[in-house]
Amino acid sequence: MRTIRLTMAQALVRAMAAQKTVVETEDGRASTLPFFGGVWAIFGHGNVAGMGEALYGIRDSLPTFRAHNEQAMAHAAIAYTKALRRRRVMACTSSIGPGALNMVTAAAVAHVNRLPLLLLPGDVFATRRPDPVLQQIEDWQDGTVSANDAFRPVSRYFDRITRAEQIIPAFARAMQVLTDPVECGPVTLGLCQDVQTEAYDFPVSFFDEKIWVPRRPRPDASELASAVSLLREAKRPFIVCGGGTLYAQAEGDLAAFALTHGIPVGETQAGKSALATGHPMNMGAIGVTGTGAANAMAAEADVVLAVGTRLQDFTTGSWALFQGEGRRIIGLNTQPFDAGKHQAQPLVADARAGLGELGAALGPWRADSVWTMRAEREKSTWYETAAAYTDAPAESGNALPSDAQVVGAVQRQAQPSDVVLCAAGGLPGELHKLWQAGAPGGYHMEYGFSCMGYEIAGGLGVKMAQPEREVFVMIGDGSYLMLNSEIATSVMIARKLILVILDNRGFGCINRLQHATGGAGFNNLLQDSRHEVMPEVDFALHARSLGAVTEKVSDLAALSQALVRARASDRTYAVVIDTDPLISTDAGGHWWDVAVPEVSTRSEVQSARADYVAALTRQFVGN
Ligand SMILES: Cc1ncc(C[n+]2csc(CCOP(=O)(O)OP(=O)(O)O)c2C)c(N)n1
Ligand SMILES: [Mg+2]
Repeated sequence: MRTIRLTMAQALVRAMAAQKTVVETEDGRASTLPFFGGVWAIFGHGNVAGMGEALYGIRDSLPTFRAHNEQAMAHAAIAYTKALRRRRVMACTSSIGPGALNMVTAAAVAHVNRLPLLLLPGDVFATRRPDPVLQQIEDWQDGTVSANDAFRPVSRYFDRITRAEQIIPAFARAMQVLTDPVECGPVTLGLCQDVQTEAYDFPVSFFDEKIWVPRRPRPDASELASAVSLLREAKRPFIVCGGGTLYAQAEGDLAAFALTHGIPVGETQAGKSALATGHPMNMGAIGVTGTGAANAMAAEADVVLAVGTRLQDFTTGSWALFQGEGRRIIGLNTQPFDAGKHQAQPLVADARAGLGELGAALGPWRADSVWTMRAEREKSTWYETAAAYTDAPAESGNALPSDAQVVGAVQRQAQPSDVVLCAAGGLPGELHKLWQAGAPGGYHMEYGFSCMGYEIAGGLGVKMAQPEREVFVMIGDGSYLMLNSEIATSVMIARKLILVILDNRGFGCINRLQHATGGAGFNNLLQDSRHEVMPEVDFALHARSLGAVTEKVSDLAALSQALVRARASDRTYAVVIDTDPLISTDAGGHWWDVAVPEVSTRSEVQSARADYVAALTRQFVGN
C-alpha cells in the first residue's frame, strides 16, 4: 500500500479538497465542483498550530476565510449550503472551549433546517498531559467529557479524534452524512489539539478524488399506490410546499404537477420561492404567517400532500389549520421521520422523484374544477388585500412606517434575481405573507430555528454562494444588535450586501405577542425595559464603523431613493429607517399555540386565557 506521511490535520484538509460534487446549473447542465466551498476559521491555541498550518498549506485549492464570531461564521456556512440546495458545503474550525461553544447554536440552526455543515472545533489534549489546558472544562465524574460534548444533541454525526488514523473512518462517515438527503445535517469532529499535529502514514487512496452525485430515492411501490388512491378520491386536495422541494430542485416538477392536477399550493417559510408568484395555483404563504388564500383552502382540504416539509407549528397553525372533515395527509419526504408525522400516509422519496411518479400514476386526473377555480379567486382577493398593506401611502395615519410599508418599498425596486433574507422578529411574518419572490431561492428565511443573529452572516453566506445575485438582508434593531460583526467581513472579502435595518426600538413582535397573551408591555420595547438612560443607538454610524456605506432615511420616499444608491454601490450598504413597533399585517394569518397563564391577577390575562382554552378545542393531537 502506498502511503504518505502527514499530520492528521494535513490529511483531513487534503481529503476535503479531494471531494467533488455534481451541481445542476440553471440551464440544466451538470458541472463538477469542489464539494467544500471553503473553510471558515477563527484560530486559538486549540487549532492555530495544527489546523492553521494545514490550511495554510492548501489555501490555493481550499480557501480559508477569517470571521469575527464563530456562531456567525457557521451561520454563513449554513446560508451558503442552503442557497446551493445542499450541493456544496463549508467547514468551520474553531479553537477549544468558548470558540467551539459559540458554534453550538449554529449547529442547532443547521440541525433544525436539515442543512449540511462540517464543524471542526479543537478539543483537549488526547494525552491529557497538560490537563487542564487553557479553556478546558473539567468534569470530575467523567474523564471523557469536554466542552465539545455539547455538540452531541445538535449533530447528526459526532466524533472525537483521539488518534491520527481515526480521521480515515470518521471522515468517510462525515461525508456520508453531509451528502445524504435523509441524514444530512451538522457533523462535528472534535479535533484533539495534539492529535491535529501528529503524523501517520496515510494510504494515498484516502486522497483520491471522489465525486458525489446527489441521491434521489424513489418511492416504494405500495406507498405510491396508497398515495395515488388517496389523491384520486380527493375532492379538495391541497399541497404544502416545504424547503425539501427546493433542496431537491423539484420546483419545476411541483409547478407542473400543481397545474396539471389543478391543486392549490401553500408555501412554508423554507419552501417559499419554489413556485413563481404568478403561478395560478400558488396561494402564497401557509399557516400562522400565511395568506388568506392559502389558509382558506387549507382549512377545507380533504387530502393534504405535504412535500418536503417538517410540518412545524407555523405551517399547521399548531395543528388547528386543517379542519377538513376526515382529512388525510400524504407525507412526501426523503426522511421517514417527517413523512409519517401526524398519521400521514408516508411516501418516502426525493421530492422530484416522488412528484414524477405520482404525476405519472395520476395521469390526466384533475381536482374538481369548482375547487381549482375557487383557489384562483381566493388568490386574486388576497393580492388586493395585501396591496392595501404594502402600498399604503406614507401619510396613512401612522407617524412612522409599518414593516409592511417598508417591505412594499423594497419590493417595488426588487429585480427577479434578487434574494431577500431574514430570520427573526416581526419581519418573517410580514415577508412570508407579503413578499413576492422573483425566482427560486429569492426568498431565504431561516425559520426552522428563527435565530436572531443569522441575518447578516447568512446574507454573507448567500453572497459567497451566488455572487451574481443582489442580497437584501432585512433586519430589526434587536437582531442587528445581537450579531452584526460580519459586516466587516463582507467589506473585507468584497461580498456586498444591502442591509435594510428597521429600528422600532425593541423586540416589537414579542411585545405584540406579550399584549396578545394579556401581558403588560414589559422588557421588550426599550421604553418598557429597566433603564437609567434611554438608548439612542445610531445604527448608520455603527455599520459605517464596520466599513459599510450607510444612510439613515426619514421616510418611505427617501428609502426608495436610498435603495437605488444601495444597488449601485459595490460595497456593503446599510439603510436605516425608523418603524412603528405596534403595527403588523392583521389580514391572513392563523391562530398559534402560545400557552397563556391559568392564574393571573391581570384581567387581560384571564380573558386571553379564556380565548386560549376555546381555541384549543380546534387543535388536533396526533392526526
Ligand atoms: C437568539 C434568539 N433569541 C431570542 C429570540 C426570541 N425573539 C424572537 S423575535 C425577537 C425580537 C426581535 O427583535 P427585532 O430584531 O428588533 O425585530 P422586531 O420584533 O422588532 O420586528 C426575539 C427576542 C430568538 N428568536 N432568537
Ligand atoms: Mg425591533
